[in-house]
Amino acid sequence: MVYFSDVNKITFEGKASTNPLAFKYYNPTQKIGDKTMEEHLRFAVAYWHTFTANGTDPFGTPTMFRSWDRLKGMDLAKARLEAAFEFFEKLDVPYFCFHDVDISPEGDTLRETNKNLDEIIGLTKEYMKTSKVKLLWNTANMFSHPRFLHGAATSSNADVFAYSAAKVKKGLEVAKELGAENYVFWGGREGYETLLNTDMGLELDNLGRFMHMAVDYAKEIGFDGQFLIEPKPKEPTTHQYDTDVATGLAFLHKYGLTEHFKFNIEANHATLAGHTFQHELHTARINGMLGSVDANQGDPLLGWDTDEFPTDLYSTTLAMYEILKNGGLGKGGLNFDAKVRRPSFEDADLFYAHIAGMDAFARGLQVAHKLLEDGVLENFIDDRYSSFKEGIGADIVSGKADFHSLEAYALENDQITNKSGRTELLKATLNQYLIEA
Ligand code: XLS
Ligand code: NI
Ligand code: NI
Repeated sequence: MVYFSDVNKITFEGKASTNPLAFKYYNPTQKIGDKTMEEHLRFAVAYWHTFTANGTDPFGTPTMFRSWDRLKGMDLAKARLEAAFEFFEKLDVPYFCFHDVDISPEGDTLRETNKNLDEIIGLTKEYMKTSKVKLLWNTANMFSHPRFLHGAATSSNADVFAYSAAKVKKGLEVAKELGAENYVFWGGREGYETLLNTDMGLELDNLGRFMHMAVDYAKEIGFDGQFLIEPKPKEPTTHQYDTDVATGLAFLHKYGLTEHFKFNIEANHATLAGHTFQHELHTARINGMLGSVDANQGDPLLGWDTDEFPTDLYSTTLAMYEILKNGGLGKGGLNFDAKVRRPSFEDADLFYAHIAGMDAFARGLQVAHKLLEDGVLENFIDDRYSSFKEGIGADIVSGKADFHSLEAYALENDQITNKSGRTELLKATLNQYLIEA
C-alpha cells in the first residue's frame, strides 16, 4: 500500500526553487572536498519521532493521526514499517535508527516481546534487501515502561538490572542481524532524583559492570558496530549520570571502557547541559571520541528537550566545522532525533521538517568547508598560540621548562604584551561566509 501518495521522491532543485518538496542545498551527489554530500552527512530518520510519535504532550492528547494508526498491535507495527520504508526512499536518506519498542510492540512477557521483535526484524531485513537504507543504530528503550521507574542498569532493583541486560542482549543480536553500524546507550532513567534514597557509588559501579557485559557479549557474537554513549544532563531524572561528554569520559576512564565507546552527541542535550552543541562536539573530538550526532535543536526559552528539527545555520555550520576537523563521522551519522511541532500534524510536515534539517546541514557543510579551505579561523588560532612555537613557549610544550626556569624567565620578562582575541571581527567574518560562501 502507498502511504504518502501526495509526495514523490524528493530531489535537489537548488536554492532558487520554490518547491517545498525539493532540496535547496542538499545535493547528495555533489562533491564537497573529497566526499559527496551524502557521504559527509550520513543522514538518518529517527523511527520514534517520525512514525511512532503522535503529538501527545503533558497537556494534550494526540494531534497526529497517520493512516497506519487505525491498526493495532503487530498489524500496526507491520503497516508502520511499510510506511517507514516508503518514507526513507522518498526522502532518499541512507540510514534510519530505532528503539526496540518503536518498531515492535511489547508483549505480556519478555518472551512474547522478543517473539514480536523477531518477526518485525525479519520483515525489516526483507525491506532492507531492496532498499538502500541501512541501520545507523538501534537501541533499547529502558525508560518508558513502569518497571524502569528507578532506572535500568542503575536501578535499585537487581531484577531490573537483569531484565535490562536481557533487553540489551537482544538489541545487540538485532544490531548484528541488521548490520547496524552502531549501538546506542542513552541512559534514559540512569540517574537520580534525590540522594536521600540513592547509593550513587553502587549505581555507577553497576553501570560500569553493565557496559562491560555489553562489550563482552558484542565480542562473543561478533557484532563489530561502534558503541555510543549519548550524554544528557537531566530529563527524565533530575541528575542524569551521563551529564555531558566530559562526565561521560570520566566514567569511561574510571571503568576502563574508553577503547570500546565513543559519544553520540545531541544538540539539545548539549544546550540543556549549559554548553553549546559545538562545545560538546569539540570536547569529544579533541579526545578522539566523536562518534555520531543526534541532529536537532532546542528552544533557548524552554528548559527541556524540545527536539526541534535543526534549522539554525550557525549551529549546523559550527557542527559541520567540528565534524570536518574530525575527518568525518566514521561509522556515525546525523540522526534527526527531532519531532515536528504538535500543530504540524499533517503527513506532509514530516517531509518539510526533514528537508529543512537536511538543507540546514548541507548549507552548514558548504560554509564549514569553505571556512576550512580558506583557513580563516585556523590561521587566526595558529597565530594566537604562536608564542608556544619558539623560545620559552616551545620549552613549556616540550617539557623542558620547570618552575625554576619559568621564574627566571618571568623575572626578566615581566612587562607583558597581549594581543586582541578579535571576537567581534571573527563573528563578522563568519557572517560573511554564511551569507556568501
Ligand atoms: C532522549 C534521547 C533519545 C535517544 C535514544 O532525549 O535523545 O531519543 O537518542 O534513546
Ligand atoms: Ni537522542
Ligand atoms: Ni534527546
